[in-house]
Amino acid sequence: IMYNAAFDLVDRNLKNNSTKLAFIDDDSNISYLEIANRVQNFAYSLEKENLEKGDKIIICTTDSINYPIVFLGAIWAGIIPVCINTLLPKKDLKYMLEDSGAKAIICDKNLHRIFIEISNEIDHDLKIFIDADNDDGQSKNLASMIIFEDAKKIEPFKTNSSDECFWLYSSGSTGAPKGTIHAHGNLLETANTYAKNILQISSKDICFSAAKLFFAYGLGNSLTFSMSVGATTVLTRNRVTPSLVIDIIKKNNISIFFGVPTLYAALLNIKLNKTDFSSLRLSVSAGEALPANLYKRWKKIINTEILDGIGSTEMLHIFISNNQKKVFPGCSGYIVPGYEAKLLDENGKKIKVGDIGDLYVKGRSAAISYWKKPEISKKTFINGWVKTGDKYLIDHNNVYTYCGRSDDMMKVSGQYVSPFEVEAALLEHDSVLEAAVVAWEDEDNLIKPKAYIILKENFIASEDLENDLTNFIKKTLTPFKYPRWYEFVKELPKTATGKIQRFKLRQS
Ligand code: 3UK
Repeated sequence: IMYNAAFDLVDRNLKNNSTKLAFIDDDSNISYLEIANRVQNFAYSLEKENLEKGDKIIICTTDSINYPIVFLGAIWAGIIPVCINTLLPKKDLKYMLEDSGAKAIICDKNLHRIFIEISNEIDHDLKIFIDADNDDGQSKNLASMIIFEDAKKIEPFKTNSSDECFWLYSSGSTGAPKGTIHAHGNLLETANTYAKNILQISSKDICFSAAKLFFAYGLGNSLTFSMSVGATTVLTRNRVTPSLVIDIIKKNNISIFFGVPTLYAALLNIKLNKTDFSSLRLSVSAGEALPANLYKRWKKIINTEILDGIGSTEMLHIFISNNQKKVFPGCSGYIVPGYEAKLLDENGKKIKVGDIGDLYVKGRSAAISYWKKPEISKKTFINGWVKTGDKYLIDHNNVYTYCGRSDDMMKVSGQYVSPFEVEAALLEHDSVLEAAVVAWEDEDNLIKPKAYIILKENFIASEDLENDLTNFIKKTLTPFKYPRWYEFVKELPKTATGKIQRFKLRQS
């Protein structure tokens, strides 16, 4: 039977909910009826641009009411949106353009110049649309593609729930980011499992997510979940700081707040007034494990639960989580109804209760595969199971406890960092002869990168040099990947064959 995810999310709100506010952003707000109009207008505009069914369109914009419109409008038209991080360095943006073969891109105003540069460097033609109200030289503006005097009525492209729908990019410890292909049915599956059973979301909820829409976490939090039940979502283009969180919660009576552990730690570092949070019924944490201490301090001051749950780009959203009846501080909780999980040893045998094993999950929101990466796909998507790359243990009550990654990746502020990528970037700096980057716990027990560095002759360790290295990394890589600590050393521990022994540098 035919199933188009964009049509489903739009249409389910037209009967009883059409006048309700769907999204509120920095400048304006929009009803479910107007969403339906603009989604179809944008689908119409894409057809007029001669994009073909199955073509990819990159979305590289910050959160505003335009985001759900272009994401759903593309899907409505049978065009595949590829959602990417707006803070990526140019080389990553270029890689994703070439890897996906995207025919078009929607970007923020401040990224326009960089995408024009890239489009001049790559082989295929690229249409650039800017997320603005006016044209900017050679590129068309989004407003003209979304807002029409007479709304268009467009048939949704006829797809099945297992057909390719949209992509996200996921990064690994080595190699390039992986285009992660999701199907039409996957979106609503995350709402029908996690949002329904764990959040018990309803049309009365007003949601705010610190994670942006281009992350799988943000896409569920700010688009799928609220639209699945006709709730309201608050979006902002701004970087989410503790003070912005408080302003947004107070101003909009947020009922569900979605954060990452680093943000809860930052919030708990300032003086919080319980009354500022009186509209909150639930807080959620994901991206990396939430230390028990942060959970307890938040609960004491704010008096709401933080539900920690583990999700992934490959599974699209959270599949193991604490719930509102029972929270296990410092643990990920139970498997979310609708998912299955198993822990295996390195030989593929089930491990005993209390032993640490590799986590595999199964569920109907799992990605189809990675794009053009058959070898890595084969190691991740195995007979309907997804290998997450995490070490876990369970107790006799089937409560899951996170025990670290099985690869070299770290999660920093909820996002992947490859130590090798940071090392390679440090080596590009004039002063660095050798570098080793390891995971280091800060005062809140959250992981951040630490760099051990051997300087070239004539360079002397100093605070100025550290700042210089930090600024250099922030320019070379996605900014949050910079080392929070530096240690300048004369040598690095190595094996006989010259490989750096990072485990010897890690915190004991
Ligand atoms: C780690 C966690 C312990 C874990 C994500 C919610 O983070 C998300 O997706 P990514 O692809 O990373 C996946 C990896 O991150 N992780 C995430 N949450 C937790 N580890 N406790 C947690 N609560 O290593 C996992 O394999 O960036 C989170 C929803 C959707 C997501 N994509």
